[in-house]
Parts: sequence; structure tokens; C-alpha cells
Amino acid sequence: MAGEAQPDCLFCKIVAGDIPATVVRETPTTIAFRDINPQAPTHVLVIPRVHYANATELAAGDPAAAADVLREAGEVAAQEKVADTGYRIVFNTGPGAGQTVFHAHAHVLGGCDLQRLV
Ligand code: DGP
Repeated sequence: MAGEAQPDCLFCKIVAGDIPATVVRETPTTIAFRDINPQAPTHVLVIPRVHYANATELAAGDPAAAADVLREAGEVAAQEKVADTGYRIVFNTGPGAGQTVFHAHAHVLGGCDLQRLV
């Protein structure tokens, strides 16, 4: 059922504490942890504790949690001291866009020149 933990979901296992992660922030509804394969000096993932396959489904099914993820992305940027120089919040959505983990997550990227693509 939408929103419920999925036994085969990697990020649900991180939420449950079954897989370790380098957590940088936690709230009652979100967890932020360092990406295992960083693409920038700051590369943190912000996930909702509830399971939805992607950001669009999260926004439709639990808009409050979606807002929490977005707010936390900004808090991570401030905590990582990349807010002033600029950062990206990226939601890969679907395999064609490079999504590999089908639990909604925001990539927070910063700490280098990000002025490419859009
Ligand atoms: P995406 O390609 O948008 O689905 O991003 C998934 C990200 O998750 C990718 O950048 C790598 C990261 N990732 C995959 N497995 C793990 C893990 O076990 N721990 C952590 N911290 N990150 C992971």
C-alpha cells in the first residue's frame, strides 16, 4: 500500500536502521544522509520516512511529507554551508532520468561549479 515500508526497498531499510548510512539530519518525517557515490563535494540525499516510488507520487500521496523533504533539503544546504554559493535539489524521476532507487529522494548537490545543463 502507498506510503508503507517495502521489504525490498533499500531506502526503507535505511529508514528502519537495517542498512547503515552517514546521517547528517533527521526529523520525524525525513532522513538526510550522504550519498554513497558522491557527485559533488556536498552530495546528500533527503528521503521521506514513508515509501513512495518517486517525488511526484510522494507529492500526490503525502504532500506534507513532500514539503518536509524540500524544506530539509534547504536545511541541509545551510548546514553544509553551500546555501550562499548555490546548490541544486534534484529529483530523478524514472529510469530514463537515471533514477535507480525507487523510494522518493532529493539529491542536494553543492560545493563546486554547478552551472551546466539547465
Ligand atoms: P537515483 O539515481 O536518483 O535513484 O539516486 C540514488 C542514489 O542513491 C545514488 O546517487 C547512489 C545512492 N545510493 C545507492 N545505494 C546507497 C546506499 O546503500 N547508501 C547510500 N548512502 N547511498 C546509496
